[in-house]
Amino acid sequence: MKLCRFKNKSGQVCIGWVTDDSTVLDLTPAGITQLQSLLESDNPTAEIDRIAKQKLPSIRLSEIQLCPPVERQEVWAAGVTYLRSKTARMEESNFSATAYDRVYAAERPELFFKSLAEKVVATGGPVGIRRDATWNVPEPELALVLNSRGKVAGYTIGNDMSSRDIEGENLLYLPQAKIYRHSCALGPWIRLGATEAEAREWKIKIEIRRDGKNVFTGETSVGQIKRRFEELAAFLFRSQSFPHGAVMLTGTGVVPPDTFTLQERDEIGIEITGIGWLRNPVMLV
Ligand code: DO4
Ligand code: MG
Repeated sequence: MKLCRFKNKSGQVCIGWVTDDSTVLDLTPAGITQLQSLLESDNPTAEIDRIAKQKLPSIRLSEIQLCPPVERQEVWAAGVTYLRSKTARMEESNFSATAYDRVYAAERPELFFKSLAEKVVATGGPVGIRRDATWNVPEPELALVLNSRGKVAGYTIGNDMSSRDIEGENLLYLPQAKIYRHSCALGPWIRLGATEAEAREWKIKIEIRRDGKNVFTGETSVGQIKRRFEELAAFLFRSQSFPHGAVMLTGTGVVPPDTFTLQERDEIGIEITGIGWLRNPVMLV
């Protein structure tokens, strides 16, 4: 089951159930005005099934504007959760290579703040590359949608846009490499009702197009994430509370070759089988 936020014709943000590839059922007339109430429920899919027994407006997906599937949640990210990510960071780093090696093996994961909800870019919106960076990449990641109790309520697709030259120069520059305007995209919607074992079967694919031509394609599998979702969520919630829930990106396992950097107007498409596609053009920020 897939849940989205979208803008209707009068600009009001609504909550929808994406029932198939082309149709959205508007749950707003049934009193569902926020995702949070559903994400906090012990059984959101049963609740939506019950709500959808009412007669509700059905809208064509092609006629709506999707909004980011976050409301008031902070967005956090885990890093170096795939072997591929560890190797790439060690190669790019000037003098902090052992930090990546150590965190990959350590009990405590690398977790960092990524974005406020209001700054998240939806599918279709532009993601940013920094003007003062020379080596910019997308990071296609599975995102866990956690409720206020730290339970995985659903999944979405995340792009943890990153400046590798800034991070590589000095690990202490990580927030500047990772947190800037339009550096976090989430979408297109939230997939509910999948267990971790099911999600671990999903594939993550990325394709980057420039002037209509493919310039990079990569693929990995969610199953290659080293840490369990519960383990990542438990660390995030240690000595911390998230009354509105949180979204956590789970790390990247696809790294373009070192000669590759994004350019303005590139088109990024990220697919996670089991969820859908997140598509964003690139702009300079
Ligand atoms: O340590 C740097 C960030 C790692 C990251 O974002 C990732 O592995 O996805
Ligand atoms: Mg990342």
